[in-house]
Amino acid sequence: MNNIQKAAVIGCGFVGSSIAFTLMQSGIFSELVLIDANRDKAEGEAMDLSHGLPFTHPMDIRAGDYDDVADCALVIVTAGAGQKPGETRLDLVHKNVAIFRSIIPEIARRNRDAILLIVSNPVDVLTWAAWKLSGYPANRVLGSGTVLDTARLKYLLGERLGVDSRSVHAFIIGEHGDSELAVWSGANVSGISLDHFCELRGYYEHDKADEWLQREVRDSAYEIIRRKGATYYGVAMAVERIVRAIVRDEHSVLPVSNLLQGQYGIDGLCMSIPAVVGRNGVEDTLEIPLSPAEREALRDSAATLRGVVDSLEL
Ligand code: 6V0
Repeated sequence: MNNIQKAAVIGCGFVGSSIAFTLMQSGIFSELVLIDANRDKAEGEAMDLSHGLPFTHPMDIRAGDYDDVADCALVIVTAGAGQKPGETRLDLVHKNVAIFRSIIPEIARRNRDAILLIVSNPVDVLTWAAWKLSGYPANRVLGSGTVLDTARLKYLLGERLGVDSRSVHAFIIGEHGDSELAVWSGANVSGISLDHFCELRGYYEHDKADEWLQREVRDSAYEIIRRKGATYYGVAMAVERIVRAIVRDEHSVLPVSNLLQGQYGIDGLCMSIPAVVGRNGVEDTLEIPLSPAEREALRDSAATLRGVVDSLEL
């Protein structure tokens, strides 16, 4: 029987430790196990985080091994190499698939009922690999997908329009990577269509602005990596949001990466479209209306991923 208050984070580098820090402050779990190929790193992070416990909620944060995963409701995987300056997410595929071949069977052998939340890049390919390697049902294997990219879009739109980014409703879908796309056709600010809202705020050049925003979102990670070597705070907040939706059974609509089974004519690939996320992981995926150009861009994004997935022997 899994313990809904217990989770494991596998990979305790920049991303894993930032996720642990975020989860510790959210008070969602009473037990968090940190696992890393470098045991000292996991122990050091657990010690450092634990020293903050008197300022937050009581819980147990400790370094562990795969036996500790046996009763975890949620296993978050961030292990693997990150992008170096100039590298794309897809450049990481072979290194990180090899790492997943060693990690995922260790989890699946000990726990058949957990939810796997994949964060390592290329996240769509690795979510697919985790689904294959685990033998879990697809609804319980999801990736952070374009939740972060969507947050970047909301942030940029909020800044530009001078409104709370939480009032912006828009999605980035497709690959978490260079072929991702914004769904402009349904974007709105508190129910007012985006174009109309922009005009209310004095902006009229919609096509130019859309192109600029999409480029800014797509290139954000490259820009951050060029300046500080890695990205981790934004993704940690995105992961906390997904985790909260799962553990509290919120049925939140989030663009997580999940196996598509015919939606938009795409089959057998993991990528992001809006999904209802709750206690069972992905409860439903939503085939939201897309313009013809958006449909085509989504199919192109799928074709990019298809090429990579087909080259893997899993
Ligand atoms: P990092 O700081 O190098 O940490 C990686 C950690 O994984 C290290 O501590 C390693 O020791 C550990 N590790 C490696 N192999 C294993 C293994 N077999 N078992 C257990 N642990 C292992 O990298 P960082 O934390 O910056 O990035 C981790 C991954 O997250 C990378 O693939 C990034 O590309 C990816 N990101 C994903 C994002 C997303 O939106 N999905 C965002 C940012 C980064």
